Amino acid sequence: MNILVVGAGGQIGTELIPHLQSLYGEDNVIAADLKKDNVLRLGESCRAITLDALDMKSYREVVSNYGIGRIYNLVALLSATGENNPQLAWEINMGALLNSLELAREFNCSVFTPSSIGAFGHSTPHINTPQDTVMRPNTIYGVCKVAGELLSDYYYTRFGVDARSVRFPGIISNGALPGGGTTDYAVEVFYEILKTGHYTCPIPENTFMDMLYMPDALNACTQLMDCDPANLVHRNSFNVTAMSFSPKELFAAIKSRIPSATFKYEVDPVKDKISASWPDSMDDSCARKEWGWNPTWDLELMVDDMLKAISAKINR
Ligand code: AKB
Repeated sequence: MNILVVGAGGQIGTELIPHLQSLYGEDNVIAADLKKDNVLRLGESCRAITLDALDMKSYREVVSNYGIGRIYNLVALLSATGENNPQLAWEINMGALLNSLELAREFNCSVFTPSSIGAFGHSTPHINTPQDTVMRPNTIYGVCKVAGELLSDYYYTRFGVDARSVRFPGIISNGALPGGGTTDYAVEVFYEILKTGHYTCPIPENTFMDMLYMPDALNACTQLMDCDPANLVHRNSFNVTAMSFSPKELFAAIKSRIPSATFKYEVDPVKDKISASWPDSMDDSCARKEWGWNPTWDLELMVDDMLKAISAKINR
């Protein structure tokens, strides 16, 4: 089976590619991205091509020519960026998903498209947010995620397309930087503290959000897609989380390792409103029960690893 990752140059794709190569073989993974510099970078270690996922003709040629059996559709404008241009966010996020599902129907592929904690809103229970609950988001990103979950389930029930997904919380990683998200602070802080000793945070100090360290996020992407579908009660989309913390707690963990680090808050009103509407902590028991989700990275392990990896990167 050949696997196509669309939107491969971003935070998740950059690390998903080597993870997929290690599981399914180097030559069976194709990375596609709109940006030429991303394609050049990815091309150093895998088969990489330029592709605009909104251009159905080119997308179809790629799926057909490379004999694709599984698509990871990672094309998205994230929550904070989406608010600057909601129409564009809808066009990109929904356009790439619809094209991916249509091609999956035509070429009998399975499809993974991440959903997000952004699919929830103010009226969702914020503590231990259930798998099946109220979903009335107040961002265009969240609206696309809810619509995307429904569309993916529709393609499964109506056309038998094997579409599966998870609701990712903030993902913390030390490869490619995230961009345009509300949870990005939890990555940015490591770079700023190690480069300048200081970080100014756009999120209020006591706002809790769920988070995952990248190795767990990568396992979610592959474990769910490889599990026996007979065990799945849900499909689109599963709550997954490994930790929930506030900026204050994260910064305390960093400060206990780097006592000279200093922090201040300059709250961004857009990110404040978005983060306040998201869960404080999710219940991921359905993912655990239906496909064996079992994350291994907690706050302390993650902070140690991030500081080590980013120090090495900066001092290289
Ligand atoms: C964002 O902050 O927009 C993303 C997400 C949680 O989906 N990281």
